Amino acid sequence: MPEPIRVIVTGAAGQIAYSLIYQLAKGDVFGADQPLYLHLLDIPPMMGVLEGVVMEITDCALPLVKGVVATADLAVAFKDVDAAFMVGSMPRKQGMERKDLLSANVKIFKEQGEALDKYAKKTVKVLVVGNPANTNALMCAKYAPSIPKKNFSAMTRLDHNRAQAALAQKLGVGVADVQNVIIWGNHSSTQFPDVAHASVLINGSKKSVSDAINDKDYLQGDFVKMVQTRGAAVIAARKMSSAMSAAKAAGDHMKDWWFGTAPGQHVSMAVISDGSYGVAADIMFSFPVSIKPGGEYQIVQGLPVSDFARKMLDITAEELLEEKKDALSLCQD
Ligand code: NAX
Repeated sequence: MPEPIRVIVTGAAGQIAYSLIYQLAKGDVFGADQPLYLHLLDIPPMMGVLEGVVMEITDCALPLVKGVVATADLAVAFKDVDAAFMVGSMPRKQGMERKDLLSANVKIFKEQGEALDKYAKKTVKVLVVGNPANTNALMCAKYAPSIPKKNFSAMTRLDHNRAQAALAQKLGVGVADVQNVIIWGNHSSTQFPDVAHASVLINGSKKSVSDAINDKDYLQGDFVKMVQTRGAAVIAARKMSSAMSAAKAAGDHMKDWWFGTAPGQHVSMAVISDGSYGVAADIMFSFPVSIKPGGEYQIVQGLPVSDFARKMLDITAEELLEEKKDALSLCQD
């Protein structure tokens, strides 16, 4: 058996964590033979609830779990962690402006970035889920200068999975038969779900999704809108935001980052922009990435960008530049 790894989940008393922790603990993400210590961080008023979560982890009797550290202390929580799921954040409350939400969260992610810098392993892989995820991840990386920026990412995998599943339903095929959809940009309603490079397996032969659906108006119109607003549709139906699917997506993201993607396949991850595809550098932008075994990702290069795609990429990049500007000025306050 390999040496145990240390995995932190922040916001551990919340609803996404409740689904995520079980996946981690039973080996779905880091492997069925990988033992781990679970580090669970939440805020002091949630320690009672967190205690209940720890009781349930114990009662699951999962052999891979070597120990659980439940705490509100950043120094304890981030000590020696190998992987970090940054889920905890301040939810949007009634009457709150976007800037108020950004302000509260920038402070959390600045503080937690500093804690990662001080206490985590330098090889830690950090996945930010808490919103506004891209800009929170950017701030987290900024305040952890001793850890490479490539070790930070934000989650657009839920949007990616939503797009893949919707196309599979439309085409009447299994989800695994649809590959290489792309989410570009921000995890917000400006994201661009793009099928121009996606393929589908129909009766054993591979086709482009665009040819198989053959309806440009739908693929550039209702499909894009549906993926962009899917989170709001789940809230309207469930009266709570996506949790099971968000946790599954977080697991998918980290599993692919840990083990690598299959040859010829790419997935969507918000990572630090290096200027690829004419996107401004130094924002956390969702790109198509392929990942080598062992975890080094590369932004897939050379995909043709249509005029329509160019416009969509520019809109979402613009929003991220605005968020970055606001976040940086809030950090100065
Ligand atoms: P919950 O409100 O159920 O849980 C959040 C938890 O975070 C709470 O237990 C809270 O006490 C804790 N928390 C707050 N401040 C903290 C801090 N400073 N340190 C540690 N913990 C802290 O929310 P949940 O439904 O689990 O969602 C968590 C976050 O994920 C939200 O920001 C949400 O907007 C975001 N999402 C991101 C998605 C993505 O695709 N990137 C999709 C799902 C989700 O909407």
